[in-house]
Amino acid sequence: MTRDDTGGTAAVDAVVVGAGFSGLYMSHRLRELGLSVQVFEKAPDVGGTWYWNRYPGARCDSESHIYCYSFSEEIREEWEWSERYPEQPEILDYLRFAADHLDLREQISFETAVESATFDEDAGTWTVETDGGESVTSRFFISAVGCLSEPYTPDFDNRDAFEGESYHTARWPQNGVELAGKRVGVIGTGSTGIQLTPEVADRAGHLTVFQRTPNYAVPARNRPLGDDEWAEIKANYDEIWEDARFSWLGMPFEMTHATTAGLSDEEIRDALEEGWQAGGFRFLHTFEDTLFNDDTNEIVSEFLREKIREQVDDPETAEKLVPTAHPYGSKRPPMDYGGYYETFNREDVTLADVAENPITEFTPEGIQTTANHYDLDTVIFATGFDAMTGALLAMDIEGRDGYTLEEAWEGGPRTYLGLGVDGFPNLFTITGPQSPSVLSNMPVSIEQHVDWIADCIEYMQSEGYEYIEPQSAAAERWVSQTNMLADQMLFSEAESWYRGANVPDKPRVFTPFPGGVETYRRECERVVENGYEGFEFGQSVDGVAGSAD
Ligand code: NA7
Repeated sequence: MTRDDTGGTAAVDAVVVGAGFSGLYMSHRLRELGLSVQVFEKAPDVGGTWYWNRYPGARCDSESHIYCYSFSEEIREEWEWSERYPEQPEILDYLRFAADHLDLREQISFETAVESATFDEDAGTWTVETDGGESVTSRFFISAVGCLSEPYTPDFDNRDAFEGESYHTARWPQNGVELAGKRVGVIGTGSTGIQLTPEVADRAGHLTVFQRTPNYAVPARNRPLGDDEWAEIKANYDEIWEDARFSWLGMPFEMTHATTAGLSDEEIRDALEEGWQAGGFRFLHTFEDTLFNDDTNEIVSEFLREKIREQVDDPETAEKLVPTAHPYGSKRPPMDYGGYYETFNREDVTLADVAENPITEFTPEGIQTTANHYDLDTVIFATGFDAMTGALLAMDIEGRDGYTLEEAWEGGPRTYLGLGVDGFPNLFTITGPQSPSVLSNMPVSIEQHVDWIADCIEYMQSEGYEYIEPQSAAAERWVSQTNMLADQMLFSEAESWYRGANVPDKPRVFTPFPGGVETYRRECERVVENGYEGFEFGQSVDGVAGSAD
């Protein structure tokens, strides 16, 4: 590839940012189309999320046989997952295997972060600059940065005064962290904190969990996958994947019941027990209206509250662990892999309720709350991410007329189908805001987006188009539709990262598309069938300029 910042001719056809699930598959598809591709990846290896999140207990909440690529028969034939839910090291190995199998490494620049991408209207190209001082021009600029890639650490007073060690779970050291005998504090009880807590309790001398909002964790019911089970999965692979593609969450599970209405207490209890035994996201498939109907949701939430009380010996601790302020599912439902609630029965584990007694500051020796000082050797921030938009906005992206993505999204993200942004020609955002993304099993949504983008570029090649851009009216409509659907659901009843509520000053907008994977896929297909309705194509940049419909 020639490095070129002179404008005029693009040095490569496409720059792809990120070498996780989406960046790897995107670069593979583009290369198959005969395009030259440059991938930039911040990490020293492939893996994306699964490169960075290597804290003890890190595991995917989607079942392994659907948390992978479906497009390559060879990859699926050669790879076997060892457990029902894949653990981080195994997923990372899988992505390394896929990158090698598809021979993708050569087009990736590792340890290289994209700092800016600027659209040059005269040349009709993107100029992409990296932290290594490289500058490359490209026709297409494709973000594969993931939805949960920009770690968020709250700005506690005197955070830097702490003299012990501190780590964010999403930047866990390669060689692990020695926790034996240490007094460890974990801040955060989201999916990550819940996976991490039992593991840290097993290793540390003493663990204090700083909980602001209690959560509803459902047992995942992890177990090894046997040969028979694998044979069964492989025999039905195509059908399983087709079901996943046309499902609610990108998972091939049937809803057990439409609603609780009309069922006896015993029937409801049996259904919930069945879901509880099935575990993981299968529990969420017990009643179809759990996220729509207050009555059903309250029944499900109360069932889970009772389950928490049953697992915790001390009634006072149990009540602190019982969520009452938000309905089940209005925040991302976490999974329990190792007796999360029972961890609080241990003598060497303390629950610090920082909703009741907030953290006031860090001190050289630990954490001060309004009630106590906690002496600590190590603090672990399981405090989540600047989700959905953080990693995109961390790059300075400038579209037409010097208009930046930050300006365009001042009031919250605004895309058409989560695939493109008006004012930013030839920019594609894989699993971008207003697509199902985090409300789905990611590989299913990633494959759909990558295929859609690659097919679109192929269409452009065949029609002689150089540029594509969403119409602003189409983006406007799509954002309203996403918001309208979210308003009909129970998501507004929680301060969640789905709505940007975890990061101070972030616009409070519901960001993923909540209408389900099937509905979304059909809409994307409809758009294509109608000649890419809502998009403008052109042979020159001006051909798509001012794309009002
Ligand atoms: P989450 O779900 O954002 O959880 C972050 C946790 O950190 C959550 O319990 C927060 O409490 C807590 N938090 C954040 N800021 C503070 C402050 N200032 N004080 C105390 N506690 C705080 O992130 P995860 O990494 O667990 O999960 C993210 C996704 O990654 C997950 O859903 C999967 O999709 C993969 P809060 O609830 O805001 O009161």
